[in-house]
Amino acid sequence: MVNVLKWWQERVVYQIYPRSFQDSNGDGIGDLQGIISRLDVLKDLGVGIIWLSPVYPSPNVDYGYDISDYLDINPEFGTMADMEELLAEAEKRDLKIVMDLVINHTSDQHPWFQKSRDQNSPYRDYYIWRPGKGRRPPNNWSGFFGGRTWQYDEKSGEYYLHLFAKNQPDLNWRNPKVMAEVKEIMRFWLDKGVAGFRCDVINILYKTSLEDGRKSLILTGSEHYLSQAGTHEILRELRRDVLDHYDCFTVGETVFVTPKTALDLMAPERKELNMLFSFAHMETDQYIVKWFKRRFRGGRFAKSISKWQTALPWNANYFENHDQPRSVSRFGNMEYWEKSAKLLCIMLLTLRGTPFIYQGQEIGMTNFDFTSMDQLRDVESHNIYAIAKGLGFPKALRWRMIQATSRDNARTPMQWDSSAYAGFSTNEPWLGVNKNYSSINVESQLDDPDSIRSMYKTMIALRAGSDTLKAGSFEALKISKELFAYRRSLKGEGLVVILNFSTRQQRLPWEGAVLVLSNYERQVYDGNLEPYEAVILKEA
Ligand code: ISL
Ligand code: CA
Repeated sequence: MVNVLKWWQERVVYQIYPRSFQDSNGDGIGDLQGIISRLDVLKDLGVGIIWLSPVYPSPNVDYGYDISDYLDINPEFGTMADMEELLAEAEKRDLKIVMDLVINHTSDQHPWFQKSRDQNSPYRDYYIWRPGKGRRPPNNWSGFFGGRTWQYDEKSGEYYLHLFAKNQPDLNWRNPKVMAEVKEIMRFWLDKGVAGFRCDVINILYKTSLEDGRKSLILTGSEHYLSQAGTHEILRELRRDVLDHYDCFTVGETVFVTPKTALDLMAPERKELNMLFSFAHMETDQYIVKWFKRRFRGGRFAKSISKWQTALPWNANYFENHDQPRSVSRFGNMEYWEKSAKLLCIMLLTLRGTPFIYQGQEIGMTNFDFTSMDQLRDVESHNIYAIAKGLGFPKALRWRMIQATSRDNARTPMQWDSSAYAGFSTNEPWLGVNKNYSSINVESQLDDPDSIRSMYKTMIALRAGSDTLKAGSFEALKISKELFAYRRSLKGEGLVVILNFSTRQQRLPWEGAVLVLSNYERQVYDGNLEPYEAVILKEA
């Protein structure tokens, strides 16, 4: 069993959002040389794979998720030589690099799209162009960032489809030339030594029809493009013709998947994705859409996690990324900042699957402390704020919605030390540094054995040395409003994890088990849990 694990199941992934990780030349923007300068710190943490959010040239409407050239490096981040240096330096340290692959859409500045605006261009069919219905757009679909999905282009006399921002036109995956281009792009990076891809919104590539969608509160039209047969075929073809020829893996970002549709995308025998990010657990603290917050409950969270742990043979486990608020602010408790961040760490590293840590999570970075909309950069936040304003939502409510949910919560610069701009840059960064950087930073936690970062280090090492944690089965033992207990087992060894998601003491005795680790100082486990305490027990 143990030997059947692949390296991408053994290793822990660390996600870098390059723009906010480390600036090396004082322009306030993170870059590749900055990443190179921090590889030793990542190695020290114990991670084995680095996922880079997009580093390709981009007009930055969606900060890299709108790509204008798939075969080059964003000059703000460096050059191709810097990328090659990063790959070589990573390899020296036995760190693998995974890139973001954004192939549902390009930037509207991509040469393909610019050429496709001409009705007679061979590139016309790279995108989805349609005439309007009278003065109305071709269909009634609504988009991921709120609002319309069709943009009229004067030059063309037609509309193009964009499921995200209007500067992110969707590619036409019915066109075999698009497939051929993407295969070339993937080979280009794999040949350079990249170890795989995180595949952006990968289950919406194929649009089965462009008919009107059923009216829905969110994503009207999605029944025509979510996890369609055409997408499964595309994934199998990319796997067969490209990915299977390299020692690499894919993790799909798959939106609105159920355990069943997820299995169809990642079950090993289907030869599509190796694993995927599902969203269900991230939606347990919201009503319908993320802008309407619902009180977080450990129990609801646990229920969702358990369901997915049991439904899929392998999970991509994450509590944070560049689209989500900070987990300690959201699933933890700021009064128990350190304890709750450590609890989340213990949980993440003891679930079955590949753990993904987002930059700053390992030091308990928190949601932003902005005071007004003009300090935010995210296109989504500005769109939603404007829509809420149009709907007559009071200003205070609009602001609260943005505060709790904005993607900029996770995008503030990495907090390295207590010097100016948190050691991220020598100049004013592109997005404000959280003022708590003087107390929450890497430097202050590096040599402190009781820090959150040290807990991550300990847990990564514990997982690395435990076949049970890596390969063992998962079984939920208890889920109540605020308690979550589960067992990982392999070959007669059982490890029990008990998590107290509350500010109260709780009791859950576990006979005949010895304490392996707690986020409190204790020698034995007597069945009592302190607020936000997490324990790992070994059964006799
Ligand atoms: O961010 C979201 C919810 O807040 C999602 O709806 C998100 O848009 C969706 O998960 C897709 O995300 C990915 O593709 C987007 C990009 O903006 C995100 O950063 C990326 O992770 C478009 O490329
Ligand atoms: Ca820079």
